[in-house]
Amino acid sequence: MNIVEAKVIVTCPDRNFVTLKLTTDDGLTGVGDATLNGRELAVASYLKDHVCPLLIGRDASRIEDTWQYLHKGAYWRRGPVTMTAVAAVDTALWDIKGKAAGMPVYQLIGGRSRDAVTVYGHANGATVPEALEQVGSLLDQGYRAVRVQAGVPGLEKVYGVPTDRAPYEPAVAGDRPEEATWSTAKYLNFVPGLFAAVRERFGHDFHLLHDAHHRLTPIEAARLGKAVEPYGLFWLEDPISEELQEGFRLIRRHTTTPIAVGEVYNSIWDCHQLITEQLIDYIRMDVVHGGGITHLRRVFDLADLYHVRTGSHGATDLSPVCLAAALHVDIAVPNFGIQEYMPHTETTNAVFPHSYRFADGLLYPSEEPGLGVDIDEEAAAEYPYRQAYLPVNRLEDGSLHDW
Ligand code: KDG
Ligand code: MG
Repeated sequence: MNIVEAKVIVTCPDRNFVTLKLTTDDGLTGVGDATLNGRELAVASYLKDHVCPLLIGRDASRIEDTWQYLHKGAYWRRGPVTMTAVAAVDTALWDIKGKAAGMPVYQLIGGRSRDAVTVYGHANGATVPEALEQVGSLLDQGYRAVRVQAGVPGLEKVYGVPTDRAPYEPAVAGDRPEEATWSTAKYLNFVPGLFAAVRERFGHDFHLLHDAHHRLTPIEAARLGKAVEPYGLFWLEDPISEELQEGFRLIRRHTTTPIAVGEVYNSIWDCHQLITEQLIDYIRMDVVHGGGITHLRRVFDLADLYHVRTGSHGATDLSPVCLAAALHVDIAVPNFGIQEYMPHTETTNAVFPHSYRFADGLLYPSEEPGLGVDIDEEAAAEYPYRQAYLPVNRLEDGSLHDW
């Protein structure tokens, strides 16, 4: 079962995606997501110029050895570009192994630990009434968990809030990133009232989540965590920038609001201290940016030892290939917490035919051999790459701030 072809496909069906497709000499194919939002072509080049040539002739069944070969063998390890490329290879190899075994991938990594995957949906309102309307609509659709974001009075553009009621997509097409203005004071004065309004209207019988998107200092995050304790958040996500792991100690000293972190992490070495010191409650690493199924399971196993549960990132910039793979991991690991779910557009779904399905607040992984997702190359070719960037954030005095 040797690899005979490794193809990198870049397409933009409403947003950019990079996909690796491997083919073996016995005609099996496997796909892996390689999308890094706003830096897509760097991963495409890393794969095309440096990884694909090494894959030709390799035994596709040697998943662990290939992971180690691309990790240790590169000398330059880790980082988002490298780990996303390695993830794509790893995911495609698991897809092939599942097809060779005639089993869905989750069966190869321990089988089901649960019947279905609980997901959280997104309520993003420009105003509090608009956010409340969206919470109501998600609860009506059967969601058991809802992340709530809303526009902050006095700030024009805020993370998670679309300007036109369309589904939120932060990457904006163009040759420069959009700029937004941020005020932590305005946000901190506003956001506890948002959760109060949600709980007052809809009660406590569903999980309420929120993403602070890396913008606070540890003491500001501690203040927020403490202030929102009465609203029983399932988690407060990314309260501070993620580089300084010991920064989370200060938050922990002050609040029992659960903390979720990790969507920008790429390896176990980015989060081992957060896990072993029990500074977080949910680890949000995902298949595509976390080194693939092989490495993500290693992270999740470490987390399990320390009572940290999983909560994988699942925004629309993670392609249906990544979501399909995530669901196999989610259904199998013992310490699953929740999965983020932001449905892709119809155009995206048409390019990535898949058989996972949503019902009543839950996602069900595919029962087909492999991952149960593919890329329609002809359809993909109709949507050429468009340059797009994630926004840049500045404080009101013009200083650059975390976005
Ligand atoms: O590409 C960046 C997005 O994936 C990120 O901003 C989304 O924070 C995010 C989330 O929690 O989904
Ligand atoms: Mg986030």
